[in-house]
Amino acid sequence: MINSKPILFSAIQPSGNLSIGNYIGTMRHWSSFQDNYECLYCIADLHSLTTLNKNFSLQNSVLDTLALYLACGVNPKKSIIFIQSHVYQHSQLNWILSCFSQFGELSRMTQFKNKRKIQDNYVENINIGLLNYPVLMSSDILLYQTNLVPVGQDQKQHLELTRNIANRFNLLYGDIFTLPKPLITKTGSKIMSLLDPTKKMSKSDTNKNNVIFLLEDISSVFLKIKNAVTDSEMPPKIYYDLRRKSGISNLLEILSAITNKKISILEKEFEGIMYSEFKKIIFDNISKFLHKLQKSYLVYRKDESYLKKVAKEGAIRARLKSEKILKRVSTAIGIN
Ligand code: AQP
Repeated sequence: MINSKPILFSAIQPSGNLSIGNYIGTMRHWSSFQDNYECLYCIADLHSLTTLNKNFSLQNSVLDTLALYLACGVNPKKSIIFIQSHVYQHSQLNWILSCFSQFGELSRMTQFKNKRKIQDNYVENINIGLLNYPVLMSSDILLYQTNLVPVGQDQKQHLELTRNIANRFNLLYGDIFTLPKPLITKTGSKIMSLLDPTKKMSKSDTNKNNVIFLLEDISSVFLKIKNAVTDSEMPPKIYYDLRRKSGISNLLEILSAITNKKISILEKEFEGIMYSEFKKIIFDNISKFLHKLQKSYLVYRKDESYLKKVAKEGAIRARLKSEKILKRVSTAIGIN
């Protein structure tokens, strides 16, 4: 029987401990997507080479990430879970699509501009992988004729680029690639740093107090929430206003995502309470959420042979699918 469900692709780079931003922006929806879409969940280890630190064990991080995917409810019987480097087709298409991408458009990507500042603003020292990152991301997506990509606001620009690259290729060689669309949720699509709520929460942030990590010790979260930036409105009021109350709005978004309660309902619940009390409620809910997630994670993480089996089977299924489109691309450009 032909599978007519739309194809959904999502990936996270195992470049460090995953953050609550990664979870809220994408992973929290993954389990329910499995009923409506044909899902591919990828661990983008090749992407994390762009910011690789020699003291960091990528191999461990890949397994941590895989165990977290399973703990979030991704089911290998329903979805394809795989590690990017195990499917060589990604690198092959990456090279081909690099030849259909322009230096100008890549150098204008916001993420590239931000990361080059962190890595080294001196142009000679910036690795080409960082510039090429969105082309590899385009390859990941286009290899599976993906219809939908759940992303946080930060990745929307990369998805637009993917559509542009696919369009450019299709115009020359016919309708080879499906044009993917972003799936962005109304709330939680951009969780901000705790100490600087104008900046995205990122797992690689050098100031760890900005970030809540999914695998961190719950006791350290207490201080992070306690120190999270709020505002000086008098008397203190809890409501959503991104411009004037970015810190409170960010905490409301986090709470809304992990409790599944609408922000408007939370605002009513918190009428008249002090910020300290509000933060205590946030902490109680985050610790409950992390406790449950970490418990499930540990069960999977202890069983490395099961994790490796899931990755191996996922790679076989992903290779079968991606090989088809890579063949069509290769034939179209004459390298087959
Ligand atoms: N703060 C965030 N709010 C909402 N969504 C987020 N995502 C990441 N941070 C937030 C979403 O998570 C998915 C996978 O992200 P990624 O790790 O592959 O790349 P990233 O966007 O660069 O995430 P980080 O945490 O900022 O990683 P580093 O620090 O390694 O660069 C994406 O869908 C993203 O939108």
